[in-house]
Amino acid sequence: MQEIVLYTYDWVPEPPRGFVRDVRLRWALEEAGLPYRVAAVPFKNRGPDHIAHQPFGQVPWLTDGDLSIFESGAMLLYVAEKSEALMPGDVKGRNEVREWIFAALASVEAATQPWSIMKFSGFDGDNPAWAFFDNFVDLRLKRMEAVLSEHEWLVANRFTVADILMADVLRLMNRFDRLANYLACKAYVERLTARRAFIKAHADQLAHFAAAD
Ligand SMILES: N[C@@H](CCC(=O)N[C@@H](CS)C(=O)NCC(=O)O)C(=O)O
Repeated sequence: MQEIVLYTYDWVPEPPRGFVRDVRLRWALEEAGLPYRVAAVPFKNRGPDHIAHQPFGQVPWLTDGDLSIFESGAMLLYVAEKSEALMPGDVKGRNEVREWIFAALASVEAATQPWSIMKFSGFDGDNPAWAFFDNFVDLRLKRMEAVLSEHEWLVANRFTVADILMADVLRLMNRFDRLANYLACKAYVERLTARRAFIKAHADQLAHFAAAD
């Protein structure tokens, strides 16, 4: 079997460690039990070879033989297609996984990402832009709270790759105690991040960046 190679930065500053998006792929690959290795590209000097694989100069991306894939949602779906541990076999379940992958990115992370950028940048004070994005996060968390109060998993009463992505998106909110009023979301994140595969993926990412200090 050819080897999947997951690319991430060689080093990042302390604040994003544990949250760099390669952790989503590490987690999925661990759940699937697929062989992979992690390769590092420079954080500080992103050359043309990097841009050729990831047009925004970001990480992660992965290769599988001649195939190169960027965007964490696309990569997660690719990996999930290789494993019943991540993707149901029936058409309905598979389409629901795709719905929730897009929802996690385009509906939930679309709100949490600007919020977290403002938070990390110290723009979370008394200003209209912060109030707008803080309210935007509440709109999305309220809907996720309704879903997760009713369902243990997003799809088909079972763990799927959609849970990896949604939990990883919500996890960043939990880091800032932003799930304090959303107890089903908080319990979901805690349940998912207690999985052996997440614990390994997270620890491996921390060790990878620490090794470059
Ligand atoms: N939509 C992309 C986002 C990738 C992304 O934001 N990557 C971050 C690390 S988690 C990054 O490379 N940040 C550095 C930068 O944007 O220059 C995905 O989901 O793969």
